Amino acid sequence: MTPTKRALITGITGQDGSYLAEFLLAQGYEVIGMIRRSSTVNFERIQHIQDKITLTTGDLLDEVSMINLLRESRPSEVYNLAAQSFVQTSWGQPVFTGETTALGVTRMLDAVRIVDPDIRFYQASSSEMFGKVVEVPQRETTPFYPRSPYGVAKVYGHWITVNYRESYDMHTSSGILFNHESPRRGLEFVTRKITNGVARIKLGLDRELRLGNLEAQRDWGFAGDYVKAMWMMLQQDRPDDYVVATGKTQSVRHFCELAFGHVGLDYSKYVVLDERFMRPAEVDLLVGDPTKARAMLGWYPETPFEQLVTMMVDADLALLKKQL
Ligand code: NAP
Ligand code: F7E
Repeated sequence: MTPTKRALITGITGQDGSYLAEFLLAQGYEVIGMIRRSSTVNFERIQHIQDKITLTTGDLLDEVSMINLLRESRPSEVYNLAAQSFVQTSWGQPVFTGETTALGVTRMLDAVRIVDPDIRFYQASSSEMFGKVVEVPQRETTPFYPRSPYGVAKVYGHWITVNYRESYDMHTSSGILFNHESPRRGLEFVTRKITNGVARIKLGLDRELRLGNLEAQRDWGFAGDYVKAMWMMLQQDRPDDYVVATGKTQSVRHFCELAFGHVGLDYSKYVVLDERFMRPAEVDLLVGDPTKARAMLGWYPETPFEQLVTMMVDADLALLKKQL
């Protein structure tokens, strides 16, 4: 009988962490989730699998906690998904974002190096590293030009992952993931803000939805599809970096059109432009080229954009109706 594989996920309470935990459980893994101490419990996304996983405390800001956690849990794979992940917040808290999203990666990598350098490591890199894009579509070889403290921090996290691979011959891979969404997306991100807003307006709870730049274009996929690519990277003989994207781009305006349209409403009657949601420096256009992921990993996105939008609107309607 093959021994059970054990994986540690940082950021397990987040959108991706919850989908990855489900996926790894389905593959027969023993899943350990690192959670940080907080005064209230925030297990909404993992409640349904809580009895199947082990949760243990640690923090990206505290290397000792991660060394101890690795010593105790002895995983063969580490998925580093934890981060301060909201771009807008990174202007208000640039140093904290750097501590968590940039230096936090070094702390985790170093903990792995100290405890067991044979552990395979996945880093959650981001299309925000491409920022003011110098090439369309963006590939693994496209130069980075980040446009926010978050993007800058992710570039650091990306390169330190490459550096530990080259310095210590460790199996460290980065997934350069383009935006991926789901009904579990945080309410502050634009897709969920829109689908939640649509549901609230449809149910008579709100009369308008205040948004920032409607012309920004993103390559949006479904989070449930993207976590599979993370796992696939760690199953390769050699570590590497991969763009994970759909290869198609859509504007925020088009997302609004589809989401409102799904419940029979015209977005232009409800969406109000609000300066507060404009960014000091915007990423205007992102569209990834996932050719390498398809060729090397056999990964491809399974959920079409329209299905993603309607899935999110329907989920928000159902959630709100339950609460009414
Ligand atoms: P998310 O929902 O914001 O989840 C972030 C997770 O990180 C949460 O579990 C959070 O814990 C945890 N965390 C934050 N600071 C921490 C700290 N100091 N110590 C330990 N844990 C900490 O993010 P996501 O959308 O799932 O994204 C997962 C990762 O992929 C992030 O690194 C993100 O930057 C990156 N990424 C995301 C996308 C995307 O489109 N979703 C695209 C590219 C890259 P709490 O629950 O306690 O706050
Ligand atoms: O913004 C515009 C905004 O906050 C998308 C994170 O997961 O993906 C995410 O970062 C676009 C931007 O995501 C509002 O200006 C308009 O152009 O949903 P978002 P993001 O900044 O792309 C990347 C890949 C990550 O790595 C990040 O962790 O939408 N926009 N009006 C708005 N955005 C927000 N949040 N709110 C608005 O009202």
